[in-house]
Amino acid sequence: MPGGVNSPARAFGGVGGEPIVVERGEGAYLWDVDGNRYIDYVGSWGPLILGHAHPKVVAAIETAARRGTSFGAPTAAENELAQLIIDAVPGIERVRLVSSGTEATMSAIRLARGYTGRDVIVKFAGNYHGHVDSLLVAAGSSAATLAVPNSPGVTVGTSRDTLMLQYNDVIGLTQAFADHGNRIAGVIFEPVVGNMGVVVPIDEFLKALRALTRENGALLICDEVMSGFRVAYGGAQERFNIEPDLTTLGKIVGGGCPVGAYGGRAEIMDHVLPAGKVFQAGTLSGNPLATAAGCAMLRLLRDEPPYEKLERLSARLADGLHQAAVDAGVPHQIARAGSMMTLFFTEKPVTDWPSASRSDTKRFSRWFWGMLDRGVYFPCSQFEALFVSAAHAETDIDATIAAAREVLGGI
Ligand code: KE4
Repeated sequence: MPGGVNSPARAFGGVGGEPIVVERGEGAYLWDVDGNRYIDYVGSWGPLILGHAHPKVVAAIETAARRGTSFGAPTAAENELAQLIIDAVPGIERVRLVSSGTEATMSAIRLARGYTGRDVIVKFAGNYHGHVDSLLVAAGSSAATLAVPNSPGVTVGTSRDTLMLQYNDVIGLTQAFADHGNRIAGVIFEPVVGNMGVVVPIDEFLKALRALTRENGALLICDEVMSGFRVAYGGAQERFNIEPDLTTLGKIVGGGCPVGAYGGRAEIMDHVLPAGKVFQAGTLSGNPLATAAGCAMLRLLRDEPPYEKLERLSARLADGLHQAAVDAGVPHQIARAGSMMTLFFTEKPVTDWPSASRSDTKRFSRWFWGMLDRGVYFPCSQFEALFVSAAHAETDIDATIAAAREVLGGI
């Protein structure tokens, strides 16, 4: 496999060295093939809000598997998952299930373009929406110009309809709509950023996103692949009272199995084939195993909400890491939204990609390896979020803080 992995994020490129190879997970813990146990704060990059191998999720998958693993035909389970999503997410009246977050965002962008008849999509530096060609872009020569490819294989033609701006930059967003307003099909953003490390939106930015898209007939696309069911059962849009036109989901919604979803107002979603003309399809969309896992996960989150426990544990961890860094005299910022957070090694607050990218990634690497050597598995990049699960206990948090005090004292 290229680089020995099936996704670059897990190759330890940001910290050097070889990745661990996982044998199994259970609750808050991972074991590698050498028998080392780790307290896991990656949680498969977000899906495992209830920890690894939750008995009810495993049982649901086992039961479904015995009835067949895929039909390529409508099933009750996919309708149940769709209903759970519609009932949970304020901005979703209709939803289409797919098999990854990338498929969800790619489809939402196509739908925004098909619905508006416009070409330009706006995204923000430091926001990641999966490996969609038109979103694998870097800012053009100036913020007001259209983007350029940032991966071989992405064509200039693909990237010329993407405009990349800075997150939390109200002036830049306003100028972009002044320059391109009638060409913008949609704006896609992470309502809580996880992909430059955690960055929380400022209120004026959220207000400007909604006002400017509405005034200019563009769709507001909330990419909640990471924040959905994470920062609240209704996602960041419930927590921050955002009214998106479309929402994308992934990770938690599949309970650790491959599920993505995109949804929104019925009058928009009814443009999707076969109700409408915007094409999107998938052999394993709504797959019985994945929808069984997703239904089990969402029922658990709905009926036994873990969010108070997650808030308590996450605040304990954030406070402990902060105090440890202060006592060690290490310049840092802690950014947190619910049970997703990032410890940035930088002096100044992180509000966008330019400020995030000033972090000391060499110090982060020493931090990562110091913690791994002490049995704590953090995300292997300064520009990722760590996740607390409901399977973590206060003893795990306190052990993590104790390890952090040792490591921060020496990096
Ligand atoms: P997937 O195609 O990886 O399921 O989802 C893409 C995606 C879309 N939107 C947001 C906000 C996301 O965070 C992601 C994927 N997140 C990364 C972690 N930063 C997945 C890890 C990986 O790429 O291996």
